[in-house]
Amino acid sequence: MVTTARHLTANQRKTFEDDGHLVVRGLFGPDEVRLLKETFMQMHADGPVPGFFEPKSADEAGGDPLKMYPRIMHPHRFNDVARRYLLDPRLEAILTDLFGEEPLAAQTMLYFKPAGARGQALHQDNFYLKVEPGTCIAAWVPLDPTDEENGCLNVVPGTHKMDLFCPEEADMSESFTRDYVAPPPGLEAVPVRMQPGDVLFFNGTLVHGSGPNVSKDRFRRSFICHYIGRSAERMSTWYRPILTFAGEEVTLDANAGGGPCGTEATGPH
Ligand SMILES: O=C(O)CCC(=O)C(=O)O
Repeated sequence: MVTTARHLTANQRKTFEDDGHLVVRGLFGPDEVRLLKETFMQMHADGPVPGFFEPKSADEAGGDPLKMYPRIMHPHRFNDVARRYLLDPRLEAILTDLFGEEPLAAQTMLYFKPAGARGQALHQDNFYLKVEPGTCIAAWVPLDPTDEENGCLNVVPGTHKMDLFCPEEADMSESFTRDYVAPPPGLEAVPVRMQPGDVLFFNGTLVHGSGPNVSKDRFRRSFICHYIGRSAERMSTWYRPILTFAGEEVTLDANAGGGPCGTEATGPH
């Protein structure tokens, strides 16, 4: 297994600056992807972790696949594999290049996104993390091949150089979260098709989201990590504690508001 940390080339850094996102192909190997998949499927089989993961039975779910397979919040807080991958030295090297300083780890999530699941409407991560000064960066790791059919991530290049937008109401038949940021005039969402083990890095101001999984039987699992730069002074308290890559806890001043990335709607839809 290759675990050597590599820094980005000048071209890769320029792509991230110009487009607000960068795909690094094959950063994680097949055995590592398998371990992540097995870890999260076992977590699902083991059942609820109160406050972090509360799946419903088929009867209780009322036909909503996302109630049976909700996203897992902060799995690194109670699972060693998730924590190890959040703090992987290969991610650290790349994030150091992208931030231009020491990165700190703020969050993990696991999306199962089974067949029939709604997607997540276009939004900006820093609307929720509220990192200041600066912004956050996501490392989005697909555990299955992703494309338009199973709801790959879509990004709106150009928005990473803009401010945070005030969200509108999302179409809840397509999205499990209720905020929606329309692409500004002249810009459009483009799909990012990926293979398991690729990593998509994207800027916290970049508008992004995903469509529903309209496949018959394909999962679209993704392990998602969020990071901030060491010079950040304030952020939403929902992400405490922040970690250095050596695993030490760091506490930043609180920024009012914020919360889980993408506000989930309650009630039937
Ligand atoms: O994986 C998805 O479908 C959406 C994830 C996302 O938008 C996020 O992590 O902010």
